[in-house]
Amino acid sequence: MRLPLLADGILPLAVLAFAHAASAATVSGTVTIDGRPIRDIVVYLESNSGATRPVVPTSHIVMDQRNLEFLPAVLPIVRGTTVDFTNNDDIQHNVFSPSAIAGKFDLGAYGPGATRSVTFNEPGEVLVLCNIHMEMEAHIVVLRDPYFALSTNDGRYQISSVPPGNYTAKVWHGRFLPAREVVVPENGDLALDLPVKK
Ligand SMILES: [Cu+2]
Repeated sequence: MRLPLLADGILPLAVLAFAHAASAATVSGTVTIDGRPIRDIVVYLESNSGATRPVVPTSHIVMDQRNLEFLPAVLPIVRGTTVDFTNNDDIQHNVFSPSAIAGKFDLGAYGPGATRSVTFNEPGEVLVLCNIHMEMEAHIVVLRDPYFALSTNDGRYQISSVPPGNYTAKVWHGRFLPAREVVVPENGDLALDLPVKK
């Protein structure tokens, strides 16, 4: 996970908490859907301890609009994150979402060089569309806990700085898919391959 910096260069509280943790593991492996490794699968861990981290609305992450596409097309974030929808085309876009649970919004039409932002506080899937260009589509996956990664072309993923404990490992690929329980050890890292059937 990239470390988000505040405007003044101060690390947000969540990141400082990682740094002070007695130990933290890297969870990594290969995720496959029906036997095939695929990129842009969201792999994430939800803590089973019940003590969920409070929402710390600090970091901004960009979903660009460039060449009539949203970039990235799949964006996992932790709840409380603000997404900046920047228009880097030379025409107008009108970003909106019909996703009622995690983030229904309509940013209206705005032109080249402009940015409009949305903060997502509720976990769930956000379908992102453009009212002007029907072919534009992206997905924001809002997660409860800050332990997640996107798979690469060969299905590899890596989640860093995970405190020891019991978690449920889950994936999102177009929709949320079945999970399994995992234990992140006190010492050492965790190798976790996730063969998922769709
Ligand atoms: Cu558009």
